[in-house]
Amino acid sequence: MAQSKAPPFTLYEYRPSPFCVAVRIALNEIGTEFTPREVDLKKPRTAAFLKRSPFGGLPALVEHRPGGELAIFEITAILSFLSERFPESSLGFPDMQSRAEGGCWLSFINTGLVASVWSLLLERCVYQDEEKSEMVERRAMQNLEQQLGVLDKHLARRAFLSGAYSVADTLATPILDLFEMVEIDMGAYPRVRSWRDRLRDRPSYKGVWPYDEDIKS
Ligand SMILES: N[C@@H](CCC(=O)N[C@@H](CS)C(=O)NCC(=O)O)C(=O)O
Repeated sequence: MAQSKAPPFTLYEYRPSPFCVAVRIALNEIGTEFTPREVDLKKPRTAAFLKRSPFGGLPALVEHRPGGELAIFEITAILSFLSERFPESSLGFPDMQSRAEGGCWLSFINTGLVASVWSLLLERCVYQDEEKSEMVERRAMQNLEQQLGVLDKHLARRAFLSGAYSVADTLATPILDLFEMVEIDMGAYPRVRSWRDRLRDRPSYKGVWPYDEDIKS
């Protein structure tokens, strides 16, 4: 009888996290199987998990190799690893120039765009009245508008951030989804909106958010 082979990856995740969603999209782009392991954020992390993700953060990706396992934490490290590990996939960069360009955009999405959206999300959706700061919200909105303006111009000549689809777009996909929660009007940024729609049309996006499964059931 043929033995079923264990998937080559285990993804430690918290399903509603946009960073974990980004890894699911990346693994779907590659077309590889993985074992999902939900981590309860309210419980203390186990020693075994902390060996894989020393600060206890999610996502963490483990590749099972013949000689042992390779554990990777931090979203940009995970996505960069996958793009190098699977050079023939849609995540692979064809040359050094495109890798450098993709790296710039990946870094911007993870620091610049995430910082503004996250700050807005906290002010508008998470904090209670006494924790809110109008000044922080205004600054986050100003940053976001400036970033969206630059992105809109940049995307006038490209379908994706660095030309061809890359891991920068992978990370941007669930971050753009957060825009709906913070009620950003995308009407002023038509190219960003079309880019978001192109990202959502990719088969790798299907079923990545836990609420997609709720809708199906
Ligand atoms: N710097 C981390 C950010 C990821 C992150 O913020 N993960 C959150 C879930 S959305 C998390 O793990 N929070 C729990 C914790 O840090 O203990 C990365 O790049 O992967």
